[in-house]
Amino acid sequence: MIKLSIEEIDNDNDYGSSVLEQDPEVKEPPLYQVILLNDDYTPMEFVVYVLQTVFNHTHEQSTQIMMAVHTKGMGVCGIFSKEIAEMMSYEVNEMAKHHNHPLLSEIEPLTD
Ligand code: TYC
Repeated sequence: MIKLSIEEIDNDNDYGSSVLEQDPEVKEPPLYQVILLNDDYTPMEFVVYVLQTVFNHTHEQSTQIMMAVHTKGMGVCGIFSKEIAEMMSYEVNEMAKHHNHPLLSEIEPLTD
């Protein structure tokens, strides 16, 4: 059996290295907005239902977002990582298709 001194064991790793191989600034992953688009046909109650179901917004929040989209043409229903935003938007669009409503959402990178 080969015995190693503490120094020999310590020299076996990089923990004490003073050379940084990576930029020390840790970058946060980019965020994406899920945007809901207005249309002339989707019933308001269905939009409210989707906002409650997919985004977990309250009935009151959902009504506010729906009315903002209805009057302004589009609106933000949530901000997430790219993967989650894609899933949320897909879910909205699938629910709309399933119920034969033209309701559409899309994602857009959040720039600050
Ligand atoms: N404009 C629709 C109506 O008058 C309601 C609506 C709101 C549709 C928001 C889509 O994302 C939307 N029935």
